[in-house]
Formats: sequence, structure tokens, C-alpha cells
Amino acid sequence: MHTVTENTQRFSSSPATVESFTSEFVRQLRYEQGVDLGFASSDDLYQALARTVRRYMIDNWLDTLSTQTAKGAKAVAYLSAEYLMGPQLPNALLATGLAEVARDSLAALGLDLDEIGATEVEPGLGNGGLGRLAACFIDSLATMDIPAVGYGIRYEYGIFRQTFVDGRQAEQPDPWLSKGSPWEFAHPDMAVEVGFHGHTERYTDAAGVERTRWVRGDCVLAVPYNYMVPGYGTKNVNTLRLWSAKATNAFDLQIFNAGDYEAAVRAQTVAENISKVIYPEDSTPQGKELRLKQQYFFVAASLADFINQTLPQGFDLTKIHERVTFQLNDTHPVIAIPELMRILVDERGIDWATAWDVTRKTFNYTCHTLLPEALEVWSVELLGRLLPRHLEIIFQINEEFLAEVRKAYPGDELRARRMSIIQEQPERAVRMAFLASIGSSKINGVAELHSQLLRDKVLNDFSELWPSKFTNVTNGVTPRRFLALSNPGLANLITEAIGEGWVKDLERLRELEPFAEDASFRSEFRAVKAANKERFVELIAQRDGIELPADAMYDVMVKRLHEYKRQMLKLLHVVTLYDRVLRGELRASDITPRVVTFGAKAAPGYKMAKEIIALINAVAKVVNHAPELQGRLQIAFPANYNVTLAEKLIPAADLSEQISLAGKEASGTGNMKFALNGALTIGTLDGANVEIYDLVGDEHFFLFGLTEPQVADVVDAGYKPGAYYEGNRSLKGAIDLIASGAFSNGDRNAFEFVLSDLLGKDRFLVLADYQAYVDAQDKVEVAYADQEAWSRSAILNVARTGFFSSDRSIQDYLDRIWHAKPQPVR
Ligand code: Z15
Repeated sequence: MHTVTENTQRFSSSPATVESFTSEFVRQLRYEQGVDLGFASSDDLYQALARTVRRYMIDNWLDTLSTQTAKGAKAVAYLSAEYLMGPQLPNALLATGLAEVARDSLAALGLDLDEIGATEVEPGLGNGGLGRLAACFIDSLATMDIPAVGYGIRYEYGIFRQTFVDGRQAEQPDPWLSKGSPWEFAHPDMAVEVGFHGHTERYTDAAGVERTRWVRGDCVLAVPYNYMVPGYGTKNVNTLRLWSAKATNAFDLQIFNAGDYEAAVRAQTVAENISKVIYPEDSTPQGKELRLKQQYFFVAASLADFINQTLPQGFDLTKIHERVTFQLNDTHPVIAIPELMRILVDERGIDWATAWDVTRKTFNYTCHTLLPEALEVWSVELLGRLLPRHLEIIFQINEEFLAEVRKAYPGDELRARRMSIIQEQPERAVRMAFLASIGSSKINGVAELHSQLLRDKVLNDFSELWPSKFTNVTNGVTPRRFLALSNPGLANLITEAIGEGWVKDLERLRELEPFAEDASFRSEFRAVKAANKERFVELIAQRDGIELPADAMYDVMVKRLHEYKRQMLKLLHVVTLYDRVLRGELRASDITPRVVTFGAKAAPGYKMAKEIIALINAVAKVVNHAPELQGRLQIAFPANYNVTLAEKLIPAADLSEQISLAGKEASGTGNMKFALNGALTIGTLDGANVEIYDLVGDEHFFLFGLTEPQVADVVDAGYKPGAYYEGNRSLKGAIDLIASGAFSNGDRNAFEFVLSDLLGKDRFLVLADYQAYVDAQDKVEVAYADQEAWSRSAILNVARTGFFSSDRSIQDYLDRIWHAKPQPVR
């Protein structure tokens, strides 16, 4: 069986010998943790091992910091509410080149690296694609020697742990820090005060100038925790700085002053709640007060940190854009724009016009969505109460902006109203995407199609006003984690064929193209895939107690549960196959054995998503045991899909399901990971699927479904899902089978909530794309039967998707937006 770390030593030379590593490990265990080797628990061993590995990164980290400070070069500050990091130990072993030494040294002590590594709880500080993208980007920034810092929140509880109770999602807290994190460095000494509430005042300063100040009502401390972000194949180690909320001493004082101990402790709880838990929403914001507090909390701390700690003392802030570019990862950190204005104008006394000019040069905004309901708005009432000065600043920005719009389009009052940062209906609220667009130099979408739709639809007025502000940067994924680490079998095969340069230059995978024609290479490629399936089957057996065949086609759909992603379409395909067999239209023995694997968390408040999860589990229960199917069709739905599971599952996949309704998925990044690991995609022309399709070619991709303009036409014509149901026997058969109670012990109402929506509304045109999807799946069946041709296609998918390295994304950001330069540590 392949293990996570077995091949990694080949990519880098080790900074330690087995002897020195062993003695450091034992020293950590005894003298830092106070534990004897003979009595160490698995967690003791993990902590000591992590601290041992960490020790070999620290000198490079400190050298990176001092090199960058000395050079005064322009830095990238990535502002993101989420970082979905995944396990840290294997990545650190890969980056340091210590994997083999660690394995041997532990073995000499009678210990097993993989067993110890399995103790790690991944930091789940993100929901899905957006958080994982941030993690890939900081990996690439470090690998490319770019001075960069990631700023975010150290949530005490990460994304919930999902379990299934009677097939329905239940959420458990994720106390990922309960045993401490060996990877973090706390700096309570560098805490920053962050204010909230209060009021604003006008006053005349010593020079006789009219100014405004914000008198904060209360404040909390933001305590920074630093994490090393090691680059691969370089000495550079960057920093991820996550903020944790702590009550100020003012709360303690209240105990004495008011004598109300309980109230004081309650106030402390309120303060520390700010970084308590990540909001489990993905692509649909909740508009909760605590969420806005989180956003301002980390953004205010990050700006203060950069200005006061990173820039030299007395730095002229009218030049801040020469030293840093703040990248806004979606609208979550957009309150940073008025915050920088407040600092420049109120605190530094810089005139408004200069401050605004500087601010706009300092920020850039990445939009990650097309769903109108996903665009954040904050009510004027809430924003004005929580951040009164920021609301005033937003109003002034808006006033000046609307004057500019009226000047550019005289008499077009409708346009001015459309473009206002303030929406009036259904309540007065601040449109954060508009504020971001106005306050940034560049606005980018995350795939070609998405960027085009931003220009043409979501932000059309803005792109008419400022066409050159808009650009595209197609997303990418780090080949370190998602190929070198997660798929050692394939990584070794590639390296044997073309050398190891691909790890830092993924376009070199092109050199694999001729190997697609090589029968013995194809056979080795199939052997790797088969071994990855075995590895996955073993994992799922012990992790979930699910028994799966290893010699089946692995058809995989893993992503957040969302209607627009259309897990229902995949499920209808499965039900259709079952229904056809029941009706005697299809012989089970003619079905290629398939394991349909789902992995998906639903936002806890998203009723439809949770019902769909229940339906998938209900169908699985019947289908997996149906004698009629002779085991040829299985559904595996392991609970709690996360990065750890993704790293085992993606390398085992044959077929990647990327079936969102065209025009809804901004990019997708799972789609890239699968193609890179040699799965073929069945997908729509949505998000980055379009670019994958163009690169790999039509013969190596199962394309189906309406295109975005066709979707618009169908919707404009008045879409009637019922007509598709009535007009399609096999679709009607599948839906009727669900409605008959076949998956709910005869209960005909069990899935009424899902089915009535599908037949009455079907916002995401599942029924309209059904037949095209089933037809495409029939082509999959035929194609898979020819294993030589399938492997050829799979190899070409690997060879042609080097474009999707996050290193390329970062290079695009550098060229098109950031203009920062590498600063390698010597
Ligand atoms: C999120 O994960 C994404 C967009 C959002 O607006 C939010 Cl709030 C969360 C995803 C997109 O859905 C996905 O298409 C994209 O690949 C990913 O961000 C990274 O850009």
C-alpha cells in the first residue's frame, strides 16, 4: 500500500540525519513535553514529532522575515476569512525533505510514521472551495518566494463534524485545538485592540482643521498566532497570521468596579465569542451580527498589524500601496476599505482625496460567486450601530461615487440607483461587492466564464464605467498537496517518466503526452489507480465501516451540498439505472460495476440541502442491498468529507462529476484536482470546466447539458419542469420510484419537500439537463469498457492540466494585479 509520505524524500535534500532527528525527537518528548518514550500516548508522539519537524523550518522562517524586512520589497497581504489547510505534518515533511529521515528514525524507535501522523486533526478553518483556494495560494506564494502574509481568524471550532443519524445530517463541534496545536506560535505581546460600537464626534485639531473621531464603545484584543507556510524546494517560509479574540483588561477591572463578577465574566464570553466558531455557510451568507464582528475584527487587526509592525516606524502611509497589496478574498474582508480610510483620514490626518486615492491603489477584490443571493449585504442599521464611523465613511464614498456616475451618465438616474452602494429594498443595506468594486484597483473573477459573466451581468454597470478594472485569474490547486503528497504512486510514475521538475513547474506534465501511447506506461498507470482504489477501500472500511469493491469504476461527486451543484442530478441517474433494472429494461449484468461516491456537508440551516442528503442516504440503503442489482451499483456516502479524505479519494477516482448548472459555479477547484489525478470529467460548460474541456479535448471529456446562454433562454421562456417530467418516461420513472416510497419504507411523503420543488420550481434546471446527463453517462459506460482507450484519455488529462497549478494562478495575480517580486532567501 502506498503511504502518504513514502516517496517524498526524492524531491528535496534533508536537513537532518536519522541520528540528529532521533535525538531531537527524544529531546522534544522528554524536555519540552515531559514525557518518557515508554509512556508516551499517540498524541504525545504526534506533538513531539510535529515539534521536531517544525524545528527544522524555524531558521528559514526567521531568515525569510529578516530578508523581507531588510529589502523593503512590496508584499502581498491576503485577507481571507477562511483557510482550509488540511493536515500539516505531511506537508511539512515534504517541504523540509525530512520524510524519509523521520520514517527511519521513528522505525528505529519501534514507531510508525503513518500511525503517528493519523493522530493529526486537520485544521478545518474553512467551508469549501474558497477556503481551500486560500490555502493553495499561500503554498504557492511561499514556493515562489513572494513576500506574503495570510491574514485570517483562528477559529476555536472549525467546520462542524458531520455524522449521519438515520441518514440525516447531524453536526458535532470540531474542537480542533483541544489538544493544542504544535504548529502555532502565540504572540500575546503583539495583541491589537479592536473597537466596536460607540459614536463619532467632530472636533477641531491643534492646526485648526475640522476632523472626526470615533469614540469606541467597547473593544477586544486580537491576539496573533503565527503559522509557518513553508515553500517547496526553497528556503522561503512565509507566515499565516490568524487572530484570536480575547477580552481586554477592562473586563477584569469591571469585576472590581461594579462588584458584579458574573456580568464581568459574561462580558468576557461575549468578547471571546468573536473567534469562537466558523460560520458553516458556503456561498450563502447569513447576515448575522457576530459574523460582521468577525469580519471587522480580523481586518482591523490585520491592517493595524501591517502598518504598525511590518512597515518601518514613521513610514509615510500615502505610499502604502508601494509596499503592500491587500487582496480581498470575496466580500468577507471588504470592511477593510473604510477601515484604511479611517486610519488615513482620522488617525493620520491625511486629506480625504489623497487617502481615497491611496486606498483604491492598495486593495484588489476577487469575486467568487454568481449567485445573487450570495452577495453579502449588511443592513445600515446594524453597520451603523456596530461601526458608526465606517458607515459615515461608506456614505461619503458613495456620495462621491454617485456624483461620478451622474457625471459620466447625465440624466441616467436609474443607473445611479442601481450602482449605489446602498440598496433601499427590502431594507437599507450596504452592498459589499459594490463597495469592494469601487474601492479596489482590480476586480477579478476566478475562471474565464465567471469573469465574463461578472462583466456582462453581476457587475455590468461597473465594467461599463471602468472596463480596465476587470480581469480574470483562473483558479488553481497546489501540486504539492494534491499530487506529490496525495498520490505518491502517480507522482513517482511521472517523475520516472519526465523527471521531478513538474512539482514546481506543472506545465511540464505536457511531456507525458507521448506516454499515453505507450502500452506499458498505461499499464503502470492503471496499476497506480488500482492501488489508490485499494488504499481508499481500506480507509473507508476502517473509517466508516463501509465495505466497497476495489475493482469497480469510481464515480465521484464531492463538494458542498448545494442545489446549484446538482447532487440531485447524479442521484436521479442512479435511481434511473435501478428503475431500469427493476422494469427489466436493463440487465444488471450489463452494468459496469460502479461505486458512486458522494461527499458533502450542508449548511446547518439549509433545509433543502439536508433533505437531499437524507434522500441520497435513503437511496443508498436500498440500492446497496438490492438483489436485482447484484452488487453492480453501490453508493458510498462517507460522512464528514474534508481535506484528509479528499487526499485519499481523489487519486482513486475514475470519473469526476462536475455537473453544476452552467453559469452558476464560479470556477470549482475539485474539478482540477480530479483531472490532474487522472480522472475523466463528466461535466457542463460551467466555471473552470470550460477551460479543462478546452485543454484536454472533446474526446477526453464527457460534455453535456445546456450552455449558459441556453439556460438564460430556457428561463426567459418560462421554464416548466413538469413538462420534462411528463415528457420523459425514464425521468418520470425515477421520480415516481422515489415518490412511491421505495426508498422510505413505503412512506410516500418522505421526500415531498425535494420532489415538489423539483417538479414545481427546479431553479437549477435539473430536469432540463436530465436526459443529456443520462446519455453522457451511457457514453461513459461504453468508454470505460475499453480500458486502453480510457487510460490513454486519463493520462492525457494529467498531461494537459498543468495549467491548473496554483503557481500559475499566483503568477497571473503577480502579472495582472499585484506586481510584487520574488525575494529568495539565500
Ligand atoms: C465558496 O467556497 C465559493 C464562493 C463563495 O462565494 C463562497 Cl461564500 C464560498 C467558491 C465557489 O463556489 C467555487 O466555484 C470556487 O471555485 C471557489 O469559491 C474558489 O474560487
